[in-house]
Amino acid sequence: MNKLKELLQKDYVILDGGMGTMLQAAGMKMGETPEMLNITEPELLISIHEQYLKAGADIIYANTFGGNRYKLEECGHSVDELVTAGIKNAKKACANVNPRALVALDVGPIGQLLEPTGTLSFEEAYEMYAEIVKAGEAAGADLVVFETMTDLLDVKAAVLAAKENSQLPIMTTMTFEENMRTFTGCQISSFALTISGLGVDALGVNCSLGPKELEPVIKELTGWTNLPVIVKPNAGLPDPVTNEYNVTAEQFAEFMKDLRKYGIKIFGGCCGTTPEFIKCLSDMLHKEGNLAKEPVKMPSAVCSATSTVIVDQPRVVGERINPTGKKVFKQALLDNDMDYILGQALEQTSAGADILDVNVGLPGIDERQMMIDTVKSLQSVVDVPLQLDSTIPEVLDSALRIYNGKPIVNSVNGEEESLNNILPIVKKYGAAVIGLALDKNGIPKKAQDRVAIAKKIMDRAVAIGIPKQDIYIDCLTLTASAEQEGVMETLNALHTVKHELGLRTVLGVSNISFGLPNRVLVNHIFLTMAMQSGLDLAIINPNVYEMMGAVRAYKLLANIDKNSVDYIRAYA
Ligand code: THG
Repeated sequence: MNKLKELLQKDYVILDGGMGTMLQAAGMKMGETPEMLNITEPELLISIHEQYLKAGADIIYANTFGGNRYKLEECGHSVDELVTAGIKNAKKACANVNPRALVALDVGPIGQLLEPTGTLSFEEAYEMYAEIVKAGEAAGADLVVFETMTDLLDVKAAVLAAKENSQLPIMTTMTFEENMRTFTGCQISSFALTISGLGVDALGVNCSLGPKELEPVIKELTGWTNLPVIVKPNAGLPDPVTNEYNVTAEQFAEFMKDLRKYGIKIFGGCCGTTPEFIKCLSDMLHKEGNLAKEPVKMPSAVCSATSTVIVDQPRVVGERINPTGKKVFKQALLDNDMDYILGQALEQTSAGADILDVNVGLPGIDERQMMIDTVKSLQSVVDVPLQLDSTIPEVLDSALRIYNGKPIVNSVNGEEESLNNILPIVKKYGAAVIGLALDKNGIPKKAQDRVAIAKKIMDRAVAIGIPKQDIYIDCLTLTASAEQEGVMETLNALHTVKHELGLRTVLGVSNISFGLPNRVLVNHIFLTMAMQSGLDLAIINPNVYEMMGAVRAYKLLANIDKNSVDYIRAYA
C-alpha cells in the first residue's frame, strides 16, 4: 500500500491552505517567480509549511506549483533545482513538526493552452509533466498532486506522465466555475469518469469559489466516483475593490461542516486561506467527525470532455465513419480529406447520433497516424463521445492516449490473442469495451455458445479490473438471407447477456439485410426487435429516417421518452 492510501485509512485527511496568498502577504512581489523563493528564502517556506502542520495538516503541498520548464524558462534555474529545493523545505518542516505528514509535489497547469485551443501539443505537455514528476520523486516527494487544472486532456497528459515516469501516488483537482464547468468547458461527470479510469488515488476540486458556492459542484462530483474526494476551496470570493476574500476562518469551517454530508474524504483550503483556516477546519473535524460516503452505483457511461452519455436506454452509435463498402470514403482517406470525415460526423450528430464509431482502417494508409489525426479533428468539432474501431492494438493505444474523455473500444473478442492484447489497453486508459461473441472457431450458431463466449470475455475483463458496467457485448448480427434461423439466436443470446450476465449489449444492425431488397424495412424492424430484447447500443446509419424513427418510437412506447418530449421535438 502506498503512503497516501495508508493515510486515507483515516476518517478524514487534512491538507494545507493557500501558499500564493501567504507568500504575497510575506512580501512577494507581483511577477516574481514563487518557486525562486525555495532557494532565496527557504526559511520563509519552512515557516509557512510549519504553520500549516501545526494547524493540523496531514499533507502539505510543496511550493512547486509553477515548477515547469515553460514557466521557469527565464528565471535562470532548472526545474530540477527548484523542485528539489521546494520538496526539501517541505520535508524539513515535517521533520520539525510532524514526521508522519506527507509532502506532495504540487503541480499546476503548464501555463500554455493545449491544442486545439492553444498551441501546446499533448506530447509536449506530457514531457514537461514527466520532467517535474521525475524531479519530485527523486527529491523524496510522497505523492504528486495536479491542481487548478481546467483542461481535461491536460490532466490526462499529467496523470499519464506521473504513472509512466514514477511510482508516486496521484491526486488530481480541477477548477470548476459556478456554471459547473471548467474554463475550457469540461463537465464534472467527464472529469470523474475519465480520470477515475486512469487510476488516480483521489480526485476533487480546488480554487475558483468558496465552500458555499462549491456545494453544487461537490454534490455532482461525489455522485460520479467512488474514489476519495478532495475539496480545497478558496476563502470565499475576493472583494472586487480590496481583493480581500470574504469568508472568515470560522465561517469556512462551518461551510465545510455542511459539506461533509456528501462524503468528502480530503479537506483543505486554497487561495486566501491561512493556517488559521486550517486550524478551524481541523478543530471542526476533530469535534464533529467525518461522515462516510455512500458508495455510488456507477452507471454505464462514456464521455467527451464536454458531454456524457449514460447508457441506461437505447443509444445510437453512428456507423458512417468507416470506409467499408464506400468508394468516396476510401478516397477521402487516401487524400487525407479531413473535411469529408468531419462532414460525416456532423451529419450524423445532427441526425441524432449519441456516439460516433470511428474506423479509418484501409490497406495502403498509416492507420495509426490517420486514427490520431481523425480523433484530434473530431474532438475539436463534435462533442459526442467516440467509439474507437480498430483491430490493431497500437492504433487503439495511440487513439486512447490522446482521446479527451472516456471512449468505447470496438472491439475485443473471445480469442486469446485478442483478450491478451486489447483488454490491458482498455484497462490502462479506463475505457469501455465491446466484446464480440466469437472466437477462433468463428461465430457459434447457438445462442448459449455465444453467451459462453460473452461470459469468458466478461470474466477476463473483470479479472484485470475493467468494471462490469464498462463491458458491452455484441452477440453479432448474421445475415437473414443466408442464415435465417440465426436471427433469433442472436436476439436470444442478447436477451440472456443482458438479463442473466447483467451486461450492456450492442449490435451492428445493418448486416441483417445483406442480399435482400428493401433493406431499410428489414433493418428497422430488426432494430425494433433488438431493442425489445434489451439492445443498448445500436450501431446504425442515423441519417436513415426509419432507423432513427424506430429508436424514437421505441423510446416513446417503452415509456423511456417521458411525455414523448423527444419524439414530439423530432417530428412535430
Ligand atoms: N459490430 C460491431 N462493430 C461493427 C459492426 C458490428 N462495425 C462495423 C459494422 N458492423 C457496423 N458498421 C457499418 C459501417 C458501415 C456500413 C455498414 C455497417 C456501410 N454499409 C454501406 C452502406 O450502408 O452504404 C454499404 C452496405 C450496403 O448498404 O450495401 O457503410 O456488427 N461491434
